[in-house]
Formats: sequence, structure tokens, C-alpha cells
Amino acid sequence: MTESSRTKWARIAGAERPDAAMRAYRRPNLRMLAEVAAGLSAPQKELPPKYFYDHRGSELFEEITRLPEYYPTRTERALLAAWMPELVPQLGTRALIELGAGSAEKSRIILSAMQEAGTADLYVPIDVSASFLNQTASRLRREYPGLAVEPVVADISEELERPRGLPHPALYAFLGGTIGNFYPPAAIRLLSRVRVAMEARDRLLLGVDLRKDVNRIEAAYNDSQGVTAAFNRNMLLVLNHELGSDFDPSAFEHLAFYEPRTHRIEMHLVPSTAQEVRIPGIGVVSFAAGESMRTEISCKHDRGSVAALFAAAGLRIEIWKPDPDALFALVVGALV
Ligand code: AVJ
Repeated sequence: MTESSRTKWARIAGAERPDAAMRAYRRPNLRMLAEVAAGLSAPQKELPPKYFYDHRGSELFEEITRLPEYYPTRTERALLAAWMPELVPQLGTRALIELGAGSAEKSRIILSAMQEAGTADLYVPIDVSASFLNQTASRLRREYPGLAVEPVVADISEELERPRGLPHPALYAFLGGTIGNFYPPAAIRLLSRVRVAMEARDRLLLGVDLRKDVNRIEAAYNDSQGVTAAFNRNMLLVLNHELGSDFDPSAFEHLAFYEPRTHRIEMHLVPSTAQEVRIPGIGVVSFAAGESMRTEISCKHDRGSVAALFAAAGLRIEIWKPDPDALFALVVGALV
């Protein structure tokens, strides 16, 4: 494309920076644009946490899971390793449908238990990232001969399809405590979608981070190496890349605190000086110095709060399995 037409498209897209406008024009991510527009026009500015996870964001999250302060991942992994070899044969699981397939490392614990039980028929990892999924899929096919791997690219916060020809009993897994990133009404909608997909003999396996000493929780989101801060700021780079905006990540401070009333960690980005951010398709968004933007909530649960979410979604707790220190729990859900 010639320079003159680049400039023309930039003018039509209404931006001063041709490259940014070109990106926004060529690949208008309309859902993202609509979510960002809605979030940034609210009195408390807010962005959806799913936008942390581009390639770099996923790397940073992997790094978080290895931090000494971040207990959820290793606690959940230990629970899975100790329990799946017993639970999977008990349930007779023949298909694993994993919502937000994240690190396939945890899936392997379940898949290995299925293989051991001789019931490893099908694995359906669902994730927003297609490249990640296809990489994982081909590797797992090699590691588990006889296992069918059928990845689905989908945004689980929006939709869930029951794959056709699913063998039963199926296990729907939603691990990592990611249910905590959803406000309760959205968490209930998500669980309801799973419930609607489930047959009576299917089960849900949910990982939830538990309520505990506030200092322990806050330390997990304020690590001493600043990895969580980099992860938080990375969302601004994702927006710049996807929407052609001009956020200056270095102008924003990482803030994470526990809200005891709502039982949740909140992560924010706070500009130390006033900011004017141009977002093609939205316009100029102003931040006063110190005006925070919320990037994530991470709700912490107990058995009662999970039972309430389940009840609202037509599910019940069949098994409640916390680790010995009650940091994290795995929950088996069944139809009411
Ligand atoms: C894996 C999405 C549940 O909320 O703890 C880690 C993401 N955010 N550090 C969480 C996260 C900050 C994590 N989830």
C-alpha cells in the first residue's frame, strides 16, 4: 500500500498516528473496542482481565505461578496430583472439557489419570488463543496415543458449546481459581452455561481460591520481584497493539488490595500524573493523576459462597476438597 493511501486511511479512521490507525482499520477488534469503551466511560474505569493474556501476558502469568508468594497454582496442582488418580476412576471420566485451558500441565494430571483408568477418549481444550491451542493439541496427541484432542477457540465469558458426539461421563474443568475473575452475576451465567451443557452423569471440576489471612492474599498479588506489576501493565501494551491506542505503561503504578467486604482482591493501574490517551474508534480518554483503573477482581471463596453460586446455576456441591492448609479448594459439582 502506498504512503498516501496509508495516510488517507489514517485520516478516515480519525487518528493522528497512521500505523496505529492502520492496525485498527485492518483488524477492527469490535468486541474489544466495545468492552474497552464501556469500561473506560464508567465512573470507576475498568478493563476486562481477559486482556492480560497475549503471548507476553501468558508468559508473565507463568512466571507469577512460580513466585514464592503466589500459592494458588502449586496448591491446586498438588491437590490434583493427589486426588485425580482416585477421583477419575470413581467418576469414570471419558471426556475432559477444559474451560480456559491455560497451562496444559494441570490437564496432563487429569489426562494421565484417565489414561491409567483406560478411559482417555477425548480432550476438548477451550481457549481464546488459537495458536496456543493448536500447539498444545499436537503435543498432547503425541503424548496420549488413542486420545482424541479437539480444541475449541472460544471466549468462555461469552459462550459455551457442547461438542457433538461427546462421550460420557464428561468432566468440565474450570481450574486455577479463574471463576474468581468474574463478578458474581457473570460467574453464575458461566456456571449456568456449563450446567446446560451437562448431562446427569457429567461433573464440573472447579478450582477456587479460599478466603484466608489478608496479608497472605495481598502478598500473592504484590510480589517482591514486580512480576505481577509487569503483568498488570502489560494489559496497556495489549490495548496499544490491538486497538492502536497510545497508553504509556510506565506512567501507571500497579495497585493490588483486598476488599474484605466483597472478599476479593482488586488490581488497579493508577497514573501518577494526568494522562490523555487516544484510542482510535473511541477518542481521547482522560485520567486525572491518581485516578485508578480496575483491571481485575479475584474473588475468594468458602464452601458457602460456592454453594450459593452453584445453587443459582442449578448445580450442587458433590465433593468439597480443600488442601490441608485450606488455601485452595477443588469442588466437584453435579446437577441439582
Ligand atoms: C489465574 C486468573 C485466577 O486471579 O489469581 C495472578 C490471575 N492475577 N496474579 C488470579 C492473576 C494476578 C489469577 N487467575
